[in-house]
Amino acid sequence: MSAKEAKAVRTRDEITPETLGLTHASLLEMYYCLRLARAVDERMWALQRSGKAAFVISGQGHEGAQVGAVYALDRDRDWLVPFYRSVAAVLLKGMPPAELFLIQLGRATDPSSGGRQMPGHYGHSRHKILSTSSPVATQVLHAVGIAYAAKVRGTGEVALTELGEGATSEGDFNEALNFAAVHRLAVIFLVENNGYAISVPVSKQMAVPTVSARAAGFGLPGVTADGSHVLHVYAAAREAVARARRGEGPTLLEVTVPRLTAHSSDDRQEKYRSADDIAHSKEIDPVRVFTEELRAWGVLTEERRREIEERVRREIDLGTEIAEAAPLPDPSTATRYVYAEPGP
Ligand SMILES: Cc1ncc(C[n+]2csc(CCOP(=O)(O)OP(=O)(O)O)c2C)c(N)n1
Ligand SMILES: [Mg+2]
Repeated sequence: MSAKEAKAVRTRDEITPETLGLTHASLLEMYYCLRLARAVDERMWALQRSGKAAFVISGQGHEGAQVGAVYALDRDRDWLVPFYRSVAAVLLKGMPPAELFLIQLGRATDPSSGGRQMPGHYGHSRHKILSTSSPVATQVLHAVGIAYAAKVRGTGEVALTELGEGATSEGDFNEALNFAAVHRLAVIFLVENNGYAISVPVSKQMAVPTVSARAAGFGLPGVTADGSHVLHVYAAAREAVARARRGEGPTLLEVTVPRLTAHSSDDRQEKYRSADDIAHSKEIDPVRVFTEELRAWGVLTEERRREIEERVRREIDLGTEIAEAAPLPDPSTATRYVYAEPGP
């Protein structure tokens, strides 16, 4: 689909499986990934609340943004530079639930860091998922570096990076957008705007109404999509990927999403969010909205829904079992990857 056609689709507000050319199989794959991500996330909370995991930081509410965006990538060829809420994104990029639980439980076989990082720091070399740093927005510059390398090497790879709206206040974000726009790099900045940076509401974070408005100052396109509707995000992300692949440069893709949990297991959102605000988030939950949409389009029968539910349950139970049985890192290796190995 050309950029012109994609724009026409959006302005007519007719984003349907037909206009996007999506088959029932693709829609059900997206749905399965949404459900899997939600179930993995809920299990992470159960592991934390039962004292088995130290910490959880959740992707609940962000699944529509992530599935819509990652679905537009070539998942074998392109890069994902995630953040701590990227549960759905890393699953769709290829990590099985067991690996997310190995990270969550800090096991020796955690593919991201061998149990060194906090939970939520996703990375996987084979799946081209860059290892995550804790300071917010640093990953945005890393993604730009990957896109610059892809340009120099002429590989045609695209880098997608994720961050929150709060992280856009960091200098790193602004430097990254500027450099990427100047060099027309194949990078997509996916800003998942959930309205809060821990307890700081977006109105205290920025004086512009949308994150995407900032793109104009750097000379790249800025788009805002509704993260409650997976296909809205997919349509916008597909256009951004096509643009990047054609060598036309980066896109700032802001996706509005509900935050369905507290910032993390160390936070109580009832202290700073009203009951109405929290209730509204549940109404626009992308998993709920996509389920309703698929039913209305005649894609999701009750029988198929139950099959997917059961498959998801089996996979997360197996993943939890594998992770719980895995060994913890050997304490004598604690400084490995931090300092040079001591000599003989
Ligand atoms: C440079 C830096 N400052 C502060 C923090 C602590 N911190 C972690 S997450 C976060 C909020 C980020 O909010 P946002 O970017 O909106 O992402 P969200 O958590 O809402 O998805 C903060 C302040 C940090 N990790 N790094
Ligand atoms: Mg936020």
